[in-house]
Amino acid sequence: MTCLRHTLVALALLGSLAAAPYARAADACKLEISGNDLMQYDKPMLAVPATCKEVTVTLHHTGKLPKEAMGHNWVLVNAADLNAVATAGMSAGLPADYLAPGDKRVLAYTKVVGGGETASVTFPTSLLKAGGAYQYLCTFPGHNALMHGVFKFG
Ligand SMILES: [Cu+2]
Repeated sequence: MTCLRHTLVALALLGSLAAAPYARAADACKLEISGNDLMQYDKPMLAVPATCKEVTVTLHHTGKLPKEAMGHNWVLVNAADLNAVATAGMSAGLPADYLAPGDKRVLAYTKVVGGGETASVTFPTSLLKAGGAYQYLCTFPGHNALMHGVFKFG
């Protein structure tokens, strides 16, 4: 019995070792970021390798405040468009996720979430250039000054 148990443990270890490189490769295209009640993202930068055909970003709101008071979204833009997208979105309102309708400068975005909520977005990397200058921000009014970061592709 002991022998069999050891064999099973060894097989399980081998299995997880064999699966690990594939799991890592898949995970590189799936990113997680959190926002809190102090108007902060937990990461100043996100990076994905150019080998990703698609990227999924999942935003967790780890706070307790409702989205009307401390809502957060995750919006990807060309770095040069950050302030303009934030300004245009300010008056758009919560139902529009604080994004100006049809704003072509928005490359990808999640909806606005409140405390305890999660949202994600999946987008093709064909809309990005490797080595391009991208940033992400929260467009809830007044948040982008603190809530922004660098998005690296490639
Ligand atoms: Cu926010």
